[in-house]
Amino acid sequence: MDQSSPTDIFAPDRWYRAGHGPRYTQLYRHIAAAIGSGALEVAAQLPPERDLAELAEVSRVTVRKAVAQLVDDGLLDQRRGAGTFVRPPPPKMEHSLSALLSFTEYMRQRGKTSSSQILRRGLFPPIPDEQMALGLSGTDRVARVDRLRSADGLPMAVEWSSLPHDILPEPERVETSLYDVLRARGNAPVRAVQRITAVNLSPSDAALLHLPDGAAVLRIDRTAYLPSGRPIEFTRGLYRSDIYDFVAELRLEPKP
Ligand code: 16G
Repeated sequence: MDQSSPTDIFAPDRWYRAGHGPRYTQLYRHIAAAIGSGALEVAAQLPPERDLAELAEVSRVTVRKAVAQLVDDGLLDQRRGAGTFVRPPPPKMEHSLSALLSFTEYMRQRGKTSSSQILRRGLFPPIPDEQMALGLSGTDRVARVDRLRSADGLPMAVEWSSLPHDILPEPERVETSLYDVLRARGNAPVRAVQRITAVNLSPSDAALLHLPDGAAVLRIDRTAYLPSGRPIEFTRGLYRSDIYDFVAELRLEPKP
């Protein structure tokens, strides 16, 4: 453990901008970004709290809050008596593109507990994209559930889900798992089509996912269908690309 972190990266001109939120949040995001980019290497030791406060020209309380958040997020490891170190990144999870799994099931398979923070839930008039995806008319209503999804408390994804009103008449019933609610009503999808794109995070989504502004994430649009072929879910999700790894199984088509 001979790597110490470079100290100039904590200088205030490297991370602080007036009017861009509390100091501890900005410091927290700066350190998270430095870990993500490798500027702070795995196993590097952070300067002690007092030194870090001096380098960053902030109070020790500010340093403590930023570091506590990074420890909570699993980016730093605080060892009593030894110091604070950059943790190795979590192993990427393989996500098969061919199994139709819910977020909750996917995390459970990996021994993780999923949770949802509800950002918005309710019934709304559908916008044209929702009408197209779900085959609704302008007079129908659409159930929307917007959630921040976490695994073992670590934010992993933001999901905006839209479903026809008759499929999810009471969106407020969705607590952790949307598919559990659909299953209970006999409306679970059996097939889905996904479109995957790489995008950069807006400041508000970055704040939700505890990532730096502009960080690259995967955007996945899923349209899911009932056995009858009726589309019943359109979900747009932003997924941390450092955690998700999508694997597609390909087969050689038998020659006719
Ligand atoms: C997954 C689905 C999402 C679905 C959610 C339901 C992808 C890319 N998306 O995150 O479309 O709404 O699972 O999970 O896999 P839940 O039952 O845990 O709410």
